[in-house]
Amino acid sequence: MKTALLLIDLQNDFCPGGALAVTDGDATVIAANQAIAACVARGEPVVACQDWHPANHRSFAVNSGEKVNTLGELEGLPQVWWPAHCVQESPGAQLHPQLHQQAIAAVFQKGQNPDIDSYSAFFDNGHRAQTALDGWLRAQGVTHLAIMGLATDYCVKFSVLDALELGYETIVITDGCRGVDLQPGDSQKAFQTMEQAGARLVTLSQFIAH
Ligand code: VGL
Ligand code: ZN
Repeated sequence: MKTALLLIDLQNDFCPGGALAVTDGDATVIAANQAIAACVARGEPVVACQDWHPANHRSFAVNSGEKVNTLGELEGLPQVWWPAHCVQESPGAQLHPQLHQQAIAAVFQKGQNPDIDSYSAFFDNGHRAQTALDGWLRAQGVTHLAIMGLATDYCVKFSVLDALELGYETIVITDGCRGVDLQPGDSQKAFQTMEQAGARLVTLSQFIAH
């Protein structure tokens, strides 16, 4: 077995002050640095994904003529209309400046196709196209994934579900995640969904001690 740490969307726009700020989102960066240190000590690779949208992305409420944070449909898929966020090359799209990026072996961008959203680090929401992440992990012989980051109820959840479907033994570092919670309880439900799909939920201290 070989474990890798997968960090989800630890970007300025999902942290306080950002365009799609998640409450307490920057707490995940502190947690990520601790998880990274444990992985470096154990010789386990660390990878990250990065939400990376063109300015004309149709998930942005302003581009679809919809109200922010309401629910609609895009390409036949349910779609939350988001504030414009993580626009390619913008400061908001950068990984958080406090994140220990030297230890990250590879960053996989997602969400470049303006016509479909892409929550998972592996596939777009329609499972039509995939990123290079799965190929990279397989080439390294990775069989187990530890996943944490932003946001619990969107990109973390869909990355975990795809990881399980792709056959990775998957744990979620729960206190290394924070959620959008458009509806109260969305993040709690997301953790339940991930667990029911086969993920193991662990705390950061359990991950560090393993
Ligand atoms: C995310 C909404 C839109 C996330 C990305 O990282 O969870 N959420 N784009
Ligand atoms: Zn996005």
